[in-house]
Amino acid sequence: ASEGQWVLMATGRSPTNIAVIKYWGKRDEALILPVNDSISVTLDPGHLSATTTVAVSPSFPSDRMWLNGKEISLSGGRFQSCLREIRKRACEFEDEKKGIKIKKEDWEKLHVHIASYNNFPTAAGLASSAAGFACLVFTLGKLMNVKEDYGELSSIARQGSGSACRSLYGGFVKWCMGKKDDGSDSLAVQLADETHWNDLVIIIAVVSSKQKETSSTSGMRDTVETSPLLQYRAQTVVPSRVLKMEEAIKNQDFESFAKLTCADSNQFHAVCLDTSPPIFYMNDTSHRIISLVEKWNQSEGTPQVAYTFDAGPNAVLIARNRKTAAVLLQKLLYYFPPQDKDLSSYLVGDKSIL
Ligand code: 2P0
Repeated sequence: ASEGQWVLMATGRSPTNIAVIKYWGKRDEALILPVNDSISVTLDPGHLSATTTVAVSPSFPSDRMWLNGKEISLSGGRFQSCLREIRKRACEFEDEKKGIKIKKEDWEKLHVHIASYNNFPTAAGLASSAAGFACLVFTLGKLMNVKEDYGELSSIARQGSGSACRSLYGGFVKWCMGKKDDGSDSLAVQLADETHWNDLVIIIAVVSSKQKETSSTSGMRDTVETSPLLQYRAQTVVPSRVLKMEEAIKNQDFESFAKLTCADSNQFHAVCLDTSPPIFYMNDTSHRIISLVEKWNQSEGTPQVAYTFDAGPNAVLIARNRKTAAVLLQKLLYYFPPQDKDLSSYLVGDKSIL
């Protein structure tokens, strides 16, 4: 800023979330309204998170944004929706000591600078957009003195990226698809906070950190247009699965939780395969990890580990406790010894301390 002019800043951090009942398919592309409810676990912000600093100053001539140090365009409709919705709700701000007073109507005229960093591979199926947009909306809201609750903020973050709405809360979160055409009831609710079910340990096996070939946005558009299985999934399977998953989470019933999580991941990938042309997010290594877990679970008589895969080949493995997680890690390192750049890192942790 030039001399005599002020800069007001806010910094926030948001973790990513992992869906155990998947979001795949929109009924409204512009507002990002899904065809079914989804449920996720928010990770601890330690590892897979976005950190965003937003600043306003009368000396900024335009809105600008940098992602991982590189300037990116803010012209996309999704950024513009989030900025517009937050600006609309901005409230008066005053810091008498520093002599700053921003009236409600002033926020419309002030431009923002945004700098965001991800501490994990962008667009490798590790839900970078979820953490990114959740963090952007939350931090802009703080900067602009927005008074709305997290539910309302989640419906703004949803307009940046669907899965982002679930990262506004910690713990276990449900994105309610909503019924209204304007999207005002399509928002996240917390099912249980981050202290609930602390035995669980999440291990992410990074099979590949390459950028995925089919983006989630275009992949789910193709699925909606071409997959007959999607309608069955959204209307018949997911509604009852969501109820069962809520029960499993409430009761810390790992057997149900694991069965539902694995089944839902597999059905999401089946729906991808049912798309024309088919979408393949998992690779041979992903399939081998599924076999390992399935055989292990079968031999124990009750599930020890749940697996779930998003729009990429990386495995998210949820172990019932720390002891099981240690055995899982041993098995992974034995069967998949890190050899090259693509198969070199395992991120270890649990849902509260990743
Ligand atoms: C999920 N995924 O529920 C599902 C499972 C990937 C597989 O949400 O178009 O990046 O920005 O709303 O949120 C990825 O989709 O897509 C996603 P947009 P998003 O986590």
